[in-house]
Amino acid sequence: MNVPLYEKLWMWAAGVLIVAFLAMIAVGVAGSALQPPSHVETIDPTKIWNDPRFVRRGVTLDEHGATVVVVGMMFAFMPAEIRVPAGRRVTFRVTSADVTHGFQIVGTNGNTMIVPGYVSQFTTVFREPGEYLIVCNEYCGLGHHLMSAKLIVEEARP
Ligand SMILES: [Cu+2]
Repeated sequence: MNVPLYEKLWMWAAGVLIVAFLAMIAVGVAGSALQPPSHVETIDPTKIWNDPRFVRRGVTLDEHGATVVVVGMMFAFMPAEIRVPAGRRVTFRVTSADVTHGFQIVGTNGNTMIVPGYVSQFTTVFREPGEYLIVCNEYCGLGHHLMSAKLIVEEARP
């Protein structure tokens, strides 16, 4: 098959771009530890308050670390104050009661989009004890700038 030179060049250029885009995703996942917004677990956003997965919000400690269940809504996170142990695995399970919100733990790699209808889940470890700000980083309405919560990472007790 005879492929003209220009066509060959363009095919190579397109191939290089595809590899570059895949590499960007790989760097984001492995290097920057960015989390995908959801693991495709669905939920009826109108029935969150009665859903057994979200009835008990807040922190549950276990032998591996902690699970934190949070609901985001216009314009607050429930609960607004979260206490987790340092140096342990902390799994966040977050959903939205209304529109799309963000859930970013400033200064850490904890960051996910909260999409109504889905449960966003990610696991991270906080090495440094201290107070962290959690903000909504998706514009969600007039009170968007008020939407925040506090994460307190406590020195793990032996
Ligand atoms: Cu919001």
